[in-house]
Amino acid sequence: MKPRLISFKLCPFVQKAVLTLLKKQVEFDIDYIDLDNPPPWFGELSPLGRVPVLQVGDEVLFESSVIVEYLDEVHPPSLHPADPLKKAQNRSWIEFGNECLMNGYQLVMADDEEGYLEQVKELHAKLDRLERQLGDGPWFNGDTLALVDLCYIPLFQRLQYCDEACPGPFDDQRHPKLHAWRERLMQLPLVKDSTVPEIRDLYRRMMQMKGGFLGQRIDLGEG
Ligand SMILES: N[C@@H](CCC(=O)N[C@@H](CS)C(=O)NCC(=O)O)C(=O)O
Repeated sequence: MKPRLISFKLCPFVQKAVLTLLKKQVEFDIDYIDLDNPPPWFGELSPLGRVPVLQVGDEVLFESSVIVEYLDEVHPPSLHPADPLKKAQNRSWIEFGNECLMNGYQLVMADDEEGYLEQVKELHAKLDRLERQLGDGPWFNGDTLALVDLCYIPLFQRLQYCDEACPGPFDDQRHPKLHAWRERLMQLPLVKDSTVPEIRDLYRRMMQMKGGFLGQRIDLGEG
């Protein structure tokens, strides 16, 4: 039986699960819900009221990191390094990526330039640490693409949309390794299929709807 992923089109946490499923070539069903107006069954299904939720037969999994770990375990070969310490470190940096996603969201929510620059500063402090963690590449652990790499794609994609609205989130001089890693990741063919095709449009609309500093810089006619 195919697993069923409950999703929201803009959700970066869902995208982590989709990327894992695609990388492992696992067939799955995906149902999109409107988080502002969720169907009645969703409250019953999702203990925290959040997506992603993965239904496997009659069982339900929630929390994106738990879901990707489960998928990694049941669909070998594993996308984690074999060494337990390295594996645990990779998991730590996946959690770090989740925190960066929250910083990314705060960029969108900042009301004015001052608030926005404050958020960019906080994000950069995190990206400084990530930069220090990266080696010579091409991937996070070196030669082999891992789960931790895939888990950063949703962050970089969303930061790209923010950076297009107002350059700032990406500072390639300050974070050269991160820049090279990001470029490589975003060129992976599976990125395109890991969201709905209209993701950029949807994200820009969402930014505009929030009406913050970034949203005011979006011209939807601009393409
Ligand atoms: N820690 C969670 C975060 C998931 C999350 O925040 N999902 C958002 C959508 S992107 C959500 O469902 N928000 C609805 C809510 O919090 O009520 C995970 O990693 O799965």
